[in-house]
Amino acid sequence: MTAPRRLLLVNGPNLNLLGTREPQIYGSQTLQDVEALVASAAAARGFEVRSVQSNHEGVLIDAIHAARTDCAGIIINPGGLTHTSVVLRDALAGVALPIAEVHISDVVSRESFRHHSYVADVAIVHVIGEGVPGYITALERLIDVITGQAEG
Ligand code: CA2
Repeated sequence: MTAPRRLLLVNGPNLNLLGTREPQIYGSQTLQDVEALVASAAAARGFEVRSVQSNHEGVLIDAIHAARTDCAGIIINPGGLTHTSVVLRDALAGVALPIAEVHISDVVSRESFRHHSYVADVAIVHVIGEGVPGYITALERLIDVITGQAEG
C-alpha cells in the first residue's frame, strides 16, 4: 500500500487565541491563517492537511489516534500540554508516525517551566522560536522525512 499523502496539523489549548492577544510573543496571524498557510505549502508538495485545534486533551488524542490509518505524519504545537502531558506524548508515540513539534515562541528563553517538553523525544523534527513561519519549516522538514529526502 502506498503511504497516504495527508498530514495531520494539531494545535493545542489556547492556540485558538492566536492573533487576538500577546502579539509580541505569538505574532498577529490567526489560527485560521496558520491552517491556510500550512495547507497551501503542503499542496505545493502534493500533500493535503487535516487540521484540528482543541482546548481538550481527549479531543487531541482522538484526532492523533485517527491519523494512524490515513495520515503520513503529524505536525503538532501542543501548547501548554507540551510541558505537562504524558498522555499526549503516549498518544503520539503510540501511532508510530513521524512527528514534527513546533513552538511559535522560543520556549527555551522563557520561563523555566517551559523548558521541558514531554513531546520532544517522540518527535523527529523540532522547530522552536521561528514564529508562525516555523510551521512551514516543520512541514517541509517532515515531508522530507516522509519522502526520504531528509539529510542524514
Ligand atoms: O510558543 C508556542 O507555540 C507555545 O507552544 C504556545 C503555548 C505555550 O504554553 C508554550 O509554552 C509555547 C501557549 C499557547 C497560547 O497561545 C496564545 C496565543 C495568543 C494569545 C494567548 C495565547
